[in-house]
Amino acid sequence: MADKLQPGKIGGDLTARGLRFAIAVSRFNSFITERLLAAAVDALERSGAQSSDVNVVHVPGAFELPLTAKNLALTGKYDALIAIGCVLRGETAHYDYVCSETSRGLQLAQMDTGVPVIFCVLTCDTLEQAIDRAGLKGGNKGFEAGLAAIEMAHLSRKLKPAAAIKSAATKARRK
Ligand code: INI
Repeated sequence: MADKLQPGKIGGDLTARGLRFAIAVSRFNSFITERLLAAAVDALERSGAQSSDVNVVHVPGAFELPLTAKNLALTGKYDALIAIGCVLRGETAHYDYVCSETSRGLQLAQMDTGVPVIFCVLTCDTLEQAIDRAGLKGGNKGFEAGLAAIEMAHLSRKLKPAAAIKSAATKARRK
C-alpha cells in the first residue's frame, strides 16, 4: 500500500523577536479599546518583541482605522499591523456604516499593500458584550490579535519571495 501523503507545511512561528509592529487604536469607546491595546502589547512583549519595534497610533474612531493602517503599511517599516476598535450598536444605522466600512477598509489596506492587518475591532450590540471580550468572560481579543500579528508577520515573510517571483514571471510572459 502506498505511503500516506505527507504535505509540506508552511507555518507562522510565534516569536516576535526581530519583527516590527504598529498598532492603530481608536479613542472612541476607549474604556474597551485601551484594554484591547494593553493585551495586544502584552502578547507581543511576552513573545519577545522589543519596545523600539512596536509603535502605537491613536485615531478618533474605528472609521479612521483603514486609512491609518494603509499609511502605516506604506511606510514599509512594519511586518504586521493591528487595528483596534470597538463599535457599539446605537439607535440608528450609523453602527452598520461604521462596521462595514471599517472592516472593508481594513481588508483593502492589507490586500493593497501586502502587509497583514489584524482585525481587532469589536462590533457589539451591548457594552456588556464588549467588556466580555476585552478581558472578562470571552478572554481578551487584543491578546489573540497580538498572536495573530506575529503569526502573519512570519507567514508573509515566508510567502513574499514566492509572490514576487510569480509576479516577475507573469510580467516576463507578457513581454
Ligand atoms: N466609532 C467607533 O469607533 N465606535 C462607535 O461605536 C462609533 N459610534 O457608535 O458612532 C464610532 N463612531 C465614530 C466614527 O468611527 C468616526 O470616528 C466619526 O464618524 C468621524 O469620522
